[in-house]
Amino acid sequence: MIGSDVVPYRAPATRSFTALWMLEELGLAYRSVIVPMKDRPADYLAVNPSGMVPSIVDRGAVVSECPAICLYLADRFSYGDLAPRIEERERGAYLAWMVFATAQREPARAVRDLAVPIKPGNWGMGWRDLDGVVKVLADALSPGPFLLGERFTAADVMIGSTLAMGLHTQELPAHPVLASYNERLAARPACRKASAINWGGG
Ligand SMILES: N[C@@H](CCC(=O)N[C@@H](CS)C(=O)NCC(=O)O)C(=O)O
Repeated sequence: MIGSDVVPYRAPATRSFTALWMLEELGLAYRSVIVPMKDRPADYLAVNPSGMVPSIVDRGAVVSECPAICLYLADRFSYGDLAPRIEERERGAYLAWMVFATAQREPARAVRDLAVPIKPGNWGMGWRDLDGVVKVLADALSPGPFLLGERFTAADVMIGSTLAMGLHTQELPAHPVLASYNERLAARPACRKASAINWGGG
């Protein structure tokens, strides 16, 4: 474990999993602050005005939104490894996958759950329907094993963490490629540890 000043603000059984998994992949020591989800305290709203978790604070800098947290931590603590360098060709795909979960998958799922009719051709919305999103992901992971091929990156933490939640709650349609990617990721010690903390109260 490497000492760090990073403080994750989190709540059990939430998207805090993403931030915790990222911290575990980096091998950082941290002490998290639990945020009550019922009545968000004013001191947390000062950290993240949306009141949502997770957020992290590092040397006084606040970072919220899961993709930003993954990007920040990977650049700061694993640049060139979990984060491809700016001069690497893979950086572009890495950035695109990093935002894919919240830019495409989450809106697609929300629209489906709300049964919002999707106009033919889908013009005007910034995302595909859920089947389209699943296809894009499954194609990107064939042959895999990771989004960037042989290289595991922080984008796998971002996509993998939301995938794990989506498959667990069955919000996402079962797909063999996504299921085996999920199993591969779930076998990682960092993922297991974060999972135990987030869902098991560890
Ligand atoms: N876009 C945010 C979503 C964060 C989010 O939705 N967090 C949920 C917990 S999983 C939350 O804090 N919900 C409380 C609320 O809606 O007030 C991210 O990616 O970090």
